[in-house]
Amino acid sequence: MGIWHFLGLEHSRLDIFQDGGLLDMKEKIAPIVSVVMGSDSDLPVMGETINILKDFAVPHEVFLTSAHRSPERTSSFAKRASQRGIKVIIVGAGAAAHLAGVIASQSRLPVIGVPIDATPLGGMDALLSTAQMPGGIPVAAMSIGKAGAKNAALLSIRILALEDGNLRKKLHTFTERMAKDIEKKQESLTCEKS
Ligand code: RP5
Repeated sequence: MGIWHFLGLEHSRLDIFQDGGLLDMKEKIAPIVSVVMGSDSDLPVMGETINILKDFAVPHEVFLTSAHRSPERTSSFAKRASQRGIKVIIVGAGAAAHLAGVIASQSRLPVIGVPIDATPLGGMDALLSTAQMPGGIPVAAMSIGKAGAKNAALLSIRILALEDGNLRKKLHTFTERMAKDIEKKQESLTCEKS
């Protein structure tokens, strides 16, 4: 039983790059969002991204590469992503998190960065590395950790929804459900008091 199963991702449509090639895990659906991670240790956080993409039925892939440990693999991925049909790249990385910026520098696709809490600095290192890009190469920096991972997926879906009415409807339903949940929680608070 691998980490994918542990995370409840075994039914995800995941294309995982291995040795530079795509390994098709389930039925072949061309991915349009790429979820990139600097290490497999980022998966418990980036699982939040993957779960949201699954919920919205957005075809996606998961790709492991490191700006520092595998710079050529990173470069090759970034340069080929657009021609493979990827529309948005989400990047989770911790520590001196250069991965999102390096990918953004070699691709014209929108890049969303998720800072991971991976060091004694609690993710502040990754947050600043992700957010403080020099002018000219944008990375959309999310908040540190699981909330950022979730929002990265939702931001990618908002981008895709600009040209996808079905995704717009799903976003609307998702947002309405959150509002209703707050009302339900209010009701249960009121019931508990009386
Ligand atoms: C970063 O270094 C990764 O994104 C990860 O968050 C962090 C630690 O990586 P491991 O040492 O756990 O592989 O590049």
